[in-house]
Amino acid sequence: MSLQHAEGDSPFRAGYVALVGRANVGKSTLLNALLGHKLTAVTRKPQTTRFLVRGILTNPRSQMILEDTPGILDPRQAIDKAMLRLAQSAARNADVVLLLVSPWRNMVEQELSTASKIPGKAPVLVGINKIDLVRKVELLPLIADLIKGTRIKEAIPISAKHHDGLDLLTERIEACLPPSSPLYPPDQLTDQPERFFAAEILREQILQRYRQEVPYATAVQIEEFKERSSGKDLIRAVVWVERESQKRILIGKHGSALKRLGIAARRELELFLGREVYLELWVKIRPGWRDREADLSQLGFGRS
Ligand SMILES: Nc1nc2c(ncn2[C@@H]2O[C@H](COP(=O)(O)OP(=O)(O)OP(=O)(O)O)[C@@H](O)[C@H]2O)c(=O)[nH]1
Ligand SMILES: [Mg+2]
Repeated sequence: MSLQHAEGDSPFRAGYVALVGRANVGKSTLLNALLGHKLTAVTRKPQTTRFLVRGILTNPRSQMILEDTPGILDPRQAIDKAMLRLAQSAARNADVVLLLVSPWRNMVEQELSTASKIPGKAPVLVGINKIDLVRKVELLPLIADLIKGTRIKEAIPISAKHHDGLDLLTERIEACLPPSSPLYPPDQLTDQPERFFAAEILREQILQRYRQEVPYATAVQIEEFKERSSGKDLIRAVVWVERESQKRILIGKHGSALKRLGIAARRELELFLGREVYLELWVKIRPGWRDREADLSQLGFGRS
């Protein structure tokens, strides 16, 4: 397989694809589906993604560097502003922006308002996701509404969850990328460190296991990640919360909730890393961290 020249006369293409859209529309599900690998956290809850997650997808015609971003929402606290800045900078630096939207026509005004806030000059493609939840005939008027008088080049119906429409979507994204040799080796899946994914895997488990405000008041920091040639790897993580009451909920009666969290997270970590892991969890309090720039930057917000 030559990566320098694709089949036929068309040149190999490579570039950055920013995946943006409102919270919960399925951006992370789509990244994982395109990669064929579970790289980024998916839950039923909005605001699952807090950082940029980069997945690299190479085929004989192209290399797409897909950037999953936090869902766009009204910024209230410093953390929301930091997440919005991340999504915007990904869009600004991208070769093509893929805006994911929901398939319901009554949401179209909201989706168009999101589209109008996308910064930069890159072409915008729309993926209408979750089409498994609507009737096909409802999509035509929605497509017409979306592409009317906006920056949107094209709207492609897909279901990220059921891997429907992804070939056409990939083809359309590729057509927007510049001719270029690959930017990464073809077998590389991401350029972010295992340490970053370890924190994300732990946070995904917290989102799945705790309710209401608790997961949102939580930040995960990996204090130590030691690969050991003999024995299991050591991962020591601090789970930050904002208040004593949240700490009590995380830990549970006689530590039972934290123990269950640790067991589930270790299992997921081992699947991801392909190695055995010894996981140590500490719950600590950092009052109001979500609204303090200094805490946010210490916890990795603002880096990508
Ligand atoms: N029925 C259906 N559900 C989907 C589809 N794609 C994603 N979902 C579900 O939608 C929910 C949100 O998915 P995510 O991928 O976490 O959404 P997101 O846009 O990354 O959300 P944030 O990170 O919070 O901005 C999950 O429960 C997914 O299983 C789809 O094509 N069909
Ligand atoms: Mg997400």
